[in-house]
Amino acid sequence: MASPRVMTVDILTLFPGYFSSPMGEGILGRGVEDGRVRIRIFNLRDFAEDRHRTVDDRPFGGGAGMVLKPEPVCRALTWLKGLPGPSPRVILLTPQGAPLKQSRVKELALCHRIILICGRYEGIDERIADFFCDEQISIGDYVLSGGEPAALVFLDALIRLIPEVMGCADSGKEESFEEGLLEYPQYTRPRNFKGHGVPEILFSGDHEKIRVWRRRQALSKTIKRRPDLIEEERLSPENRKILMKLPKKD
Ligand code: 6GU
Repeated sequence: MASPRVMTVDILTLFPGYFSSPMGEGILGRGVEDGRVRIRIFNLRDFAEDRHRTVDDRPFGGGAGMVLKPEPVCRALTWLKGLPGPSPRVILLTPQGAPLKQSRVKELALCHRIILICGRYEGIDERIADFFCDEQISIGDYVLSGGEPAALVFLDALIRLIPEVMGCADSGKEESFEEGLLEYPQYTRPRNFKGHGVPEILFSGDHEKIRVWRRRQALSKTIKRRPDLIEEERLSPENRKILMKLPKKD
């Protein structure tokens, strides 16, 4: 049993209210409630320096939209880093970031403290990204109006990997995504649903046969839908063997 640990996630945002409802529900809510994760929300505007609490400005060189000024972000980071506790990993959420992968989420789940900066789609002064962040993350190839939904997506993926937060101790390991594959199909009652049955093998009681069948399903689904996920050299010997025996087309 891993020793319980608390992860602190500080979120810097212009829309603090965005997080209140999701943080009370599901795995986020549970993680917060049982004290595995501490989430603190900070309003970027509180770190503005003028009496109008200005956080954005027009882009140098012209163009549409506004750009997040560097000073409030930097002030917030300095202040947050000065708080007691482990030193934080600073992550900027931006469509220009590295696409988020389960493998990276796994690594980041080992951090004790993370600061998430929610950017805006018009952009944030590049010097913040260049000199004041440890890394930049994107959650996919589409543009959101702000980093807030991305922060929630990232948090969900992260928190479910802190073992003590999961309902079932090992429910995270079973997933084929852990091995870089899509999940095998799942079925539950009724056995006949509107004329559609369930694969017979699942009633065989032969756990080894079922395990191999699931593996084969996960592999063939991945080949068909997400061949980009399959890195031959990363496949386990068992998966490679199953893969070679799969029919070329089905
Ligand atoms: Cl992290 N932010 C924004 N604004 N758009 C995104 C994104 C992040 N990831 C994908 N699209």
